[in-house]
Amino acid sequence: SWETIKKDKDRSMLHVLSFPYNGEATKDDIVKHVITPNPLHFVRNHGNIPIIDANTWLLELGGLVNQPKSIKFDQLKSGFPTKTVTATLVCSGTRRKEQQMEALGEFDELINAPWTEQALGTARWTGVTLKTLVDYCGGLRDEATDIEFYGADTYFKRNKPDNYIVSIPIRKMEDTIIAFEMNGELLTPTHGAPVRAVVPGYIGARSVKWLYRIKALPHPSLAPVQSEEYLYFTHQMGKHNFRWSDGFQIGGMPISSAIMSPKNGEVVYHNGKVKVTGWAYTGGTSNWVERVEVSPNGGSDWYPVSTAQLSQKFWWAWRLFAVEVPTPAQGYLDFTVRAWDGNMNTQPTLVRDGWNWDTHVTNSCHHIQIYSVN
Ligand code: MTE
Ligand code: MO
Repeated sequence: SWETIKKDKDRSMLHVLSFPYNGEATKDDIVKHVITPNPLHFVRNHGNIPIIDANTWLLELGGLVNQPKSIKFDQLKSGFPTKTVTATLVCSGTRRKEQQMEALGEFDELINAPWTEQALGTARWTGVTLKTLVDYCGGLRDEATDIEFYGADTYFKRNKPDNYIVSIPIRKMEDTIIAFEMNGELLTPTHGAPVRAVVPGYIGARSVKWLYRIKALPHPSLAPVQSEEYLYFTHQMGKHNFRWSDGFQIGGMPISSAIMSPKNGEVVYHNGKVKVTGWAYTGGTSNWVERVEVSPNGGSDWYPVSTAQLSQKFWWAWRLFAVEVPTPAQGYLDFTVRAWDGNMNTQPTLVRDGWNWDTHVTNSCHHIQIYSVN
């Protein structure tokens, strides 16, 4: 409800969809903090925000574990070794607006939340690793390949009410935190209180909020969020000719970056150099950004951002940057950015390179146009 959102979120948050509540911070706020303050952390909801009493909440651990268990909140909080991880959550819809703009004129209707570049945030998440909880259940049975998370919210899929249910492969058990704190405070209802999963490196969709059940399976979840959302389709596939089985399930988030200032359309007065700020993130394969480059002329010249101009490395988190870039004297200029990770992955040049009809993981080089006045 709006009472919960008023309490949990800063008034400056931009509303991407008003119901269910989905919001992103402003560009200025995103680059102010390497650890995003909780009231400014983006929110992605598919349905209502459940208000759950931690005293009656129970976490069920079942499926293909050797000894199914259930755990109370106090036991989760104080019965196991805890771990704190600094991790960036990124919605696979971040920067979707660019794919939507690319599709205008070709498609009759745009689908999914029109996020700009701020559907991400970084927090110190504290909880118990999924591996620890599975060990507490005597480990997995041999057939187990995936672990399913159940969230207590209700949303409608094919006009039927359902819970939010997705899974992750068992190889992510050690990285995954079953979290009850965000930046040293108990989770707020908006971010999944009392307990949520945090799966570092993966798309945000796998980090289930309002978690009440963990279930080991011999295959990925068959729930619609897993099998009919968050799929990546080939360029040739459109919303009129796809089959769900043609898409693959999106796991790790690819390398991406975006310019937060200057802003698109701005007139920028300068003395030969323009200060450019933004974020860079890599999830899936190599877990921090090694280099960022900015171009003031659409990608003809690239200026590296020195290490001193990049924020501290955290294994699962973004790096923010601020750099002064030599800038041509006068006229319309196209600024763009690209990041590199430790496996020498970088970003595709064009939005079209990563085009997929369900408009997930837009990670081509981000562009802004300014009018330069020297
Ligand atoms: N968990 C539940 N139960 N319901 C949801 O709608 N949205 C997912 C994920 N976990 C969601 C959920 C998506 S798509 C994202 S990107 C992240 O939560 C966002 O987490 P945040 O709202 O804490 O930023
Ligand atoms: Mo998401």
